[in-house]
Amino acid sequence: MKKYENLTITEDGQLMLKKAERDQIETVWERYQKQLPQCGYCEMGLSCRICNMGPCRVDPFGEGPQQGVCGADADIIVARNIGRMIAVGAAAHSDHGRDLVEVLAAVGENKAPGYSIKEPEKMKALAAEYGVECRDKDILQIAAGLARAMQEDYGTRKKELTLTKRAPEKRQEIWRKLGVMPRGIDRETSEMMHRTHMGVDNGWQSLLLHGIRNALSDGWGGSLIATEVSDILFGIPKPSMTSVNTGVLREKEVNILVHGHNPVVSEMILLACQDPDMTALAKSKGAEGIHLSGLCCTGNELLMRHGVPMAGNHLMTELIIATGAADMILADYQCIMPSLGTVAACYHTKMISTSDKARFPGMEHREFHPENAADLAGELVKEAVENFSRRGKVYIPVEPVPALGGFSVEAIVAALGGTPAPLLEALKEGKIRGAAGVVGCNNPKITHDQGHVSLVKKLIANDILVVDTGCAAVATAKAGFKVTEALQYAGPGLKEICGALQIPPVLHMGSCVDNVRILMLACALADALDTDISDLPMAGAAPEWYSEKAVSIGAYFVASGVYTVLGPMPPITGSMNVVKLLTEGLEDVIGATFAVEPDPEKAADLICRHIEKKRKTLGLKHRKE
Ligand code: SF4
Ligand code: MSK
Repeated sequence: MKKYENLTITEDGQLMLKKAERDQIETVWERYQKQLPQCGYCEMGLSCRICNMGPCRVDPFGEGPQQGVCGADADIIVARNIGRMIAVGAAAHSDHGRDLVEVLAAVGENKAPGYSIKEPEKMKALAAEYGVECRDKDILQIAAGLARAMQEDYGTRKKELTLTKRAPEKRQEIWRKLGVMPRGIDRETSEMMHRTHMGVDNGWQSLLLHGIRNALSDGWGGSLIATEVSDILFGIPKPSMTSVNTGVLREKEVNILVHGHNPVVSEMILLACQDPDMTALAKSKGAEGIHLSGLCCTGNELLMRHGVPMAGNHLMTELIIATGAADMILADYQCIMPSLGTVAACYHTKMISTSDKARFPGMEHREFHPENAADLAGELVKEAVENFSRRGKVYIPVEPVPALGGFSVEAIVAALGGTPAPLLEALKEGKIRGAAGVVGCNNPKITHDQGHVSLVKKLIANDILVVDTGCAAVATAKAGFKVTEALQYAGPGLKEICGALQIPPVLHMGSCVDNVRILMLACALADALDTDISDLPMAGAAPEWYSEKAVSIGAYFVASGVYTVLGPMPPITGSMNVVKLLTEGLEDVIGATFAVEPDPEKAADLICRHIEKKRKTLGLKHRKE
């Protein structure tokens, strides 16, 4: 197994890599090796293909050209490139949010059979925030009104997005003073694309400031709407036990997996899997039942709300197919490798794409809309059952690991007894030193899951409560950190507090859009202490990030006042001006910065140091260096 230890720390990953090699399946790690050495100009952000006078590149050693054909220098090119990464990430999250708002609108018009309002009280509270009149209106009318009001946040002439009012007053003032208060969700992304056209914004500082505004339109706009509307439609997550890793697949049952990010399709698939007629059909085909599990963030959405088991995170998706046990995988969008159809062709797995905006080679396209979702889900589950008899030999190499999921802010407050007071008390007493949000992806540049697991292990040992999302949350669940038994790894204070509350030291807060739940938790703490988010003993980390969405998340975390440590270096080292602004200069204007540290142990040290610094400023007991 030595051969695979550098690729992944997970046992199922290593065993499945061996199997994939036997089956002659090419994986993401092999394709990464074939790309090496990757382009140095691109790694530094110094190449530009924005217009057709290019492509251009700037020589980092000062010997070759220092400007593109248009005259753009290293600072401009790097700032434009990172600005466009933020725009893509913000667009992805916000468009996901838009899809949910459209379902909410369809529910309001009674045109979405199978969907309903699961949280009317939360919906009414949101309606009040949006100024939607609820008096004398029924639930469906309120849903339609709220959907319309949220759609306004996307594209109309507003001065400030509605939900930015949830931020501490001091934070809102910083955004206004700096001119980065987001005005419209689509507007900020559109403006970033405009600014980065050749011959528009050539101020690297103003480009980066707009990057902040664009990212805020994601964190306090599109992503926040996505999470809130998902809760309204599918329920506010509550803690429930689940299990994780390849071992969740069942040898004798029909295995259906959902992959991507949006819960709109997967919720309907879950309902169809629970239909007794489907179970009977599966039994008539020789299976013992139907088993649904998740991949990546669509999986996280179902795990959070229903305790649906999680088969794997980003880098595991090809290997899950290689078990030969996946009868059908339904993909919506984001983080779905285009290679999956090719891998599936070597097995019996039926691959289905479901979104009008995401097609993949080797997948059958069956488009979901609110009107047809319930019926189509039934049809597809039936087809998955039919596919069970086509299975060849199955290899499920490990036993699943138990995990507790479902920690929405509401659930955390409930676990604390209905008020954040006990957490604040523990923070003040120093039993819990602070909190860290560990988020983001896997990336073949980093040994799979090692960044997440090593970082989190050190943080909890230092009495730092960890909340996590996305593929990071799956990594730590697989490592066994999401059960109370993991308190053995926690420092004495964290162990005492979490032990009394009967919660693990690492709390699963959801999918990628659910990073906003971490922001909302930060707001609640800041409000309780009557301070700003940037004053809290709190930090963020993305130890294995790969996605443009992670760039937007990182930027809105920092812009919200959360010091954030990245693992892989973003493509900015071609401009020391940009590097300095993001890692130092932002402190003065926004009260937080980025740091980059690929070594997770050292990243943990940076976070501990930051938390102690903030404790000292707040006048709390702090540890010396
Ligand atoms: Fe080259 Fe300027 Fe065009 Fe970029 S925008 S490709 S630097 S000419
Ligand atoms: S799925 S964005 S690889 S966390 Fe959200 Fe995982 Fe990153 Fe995709």
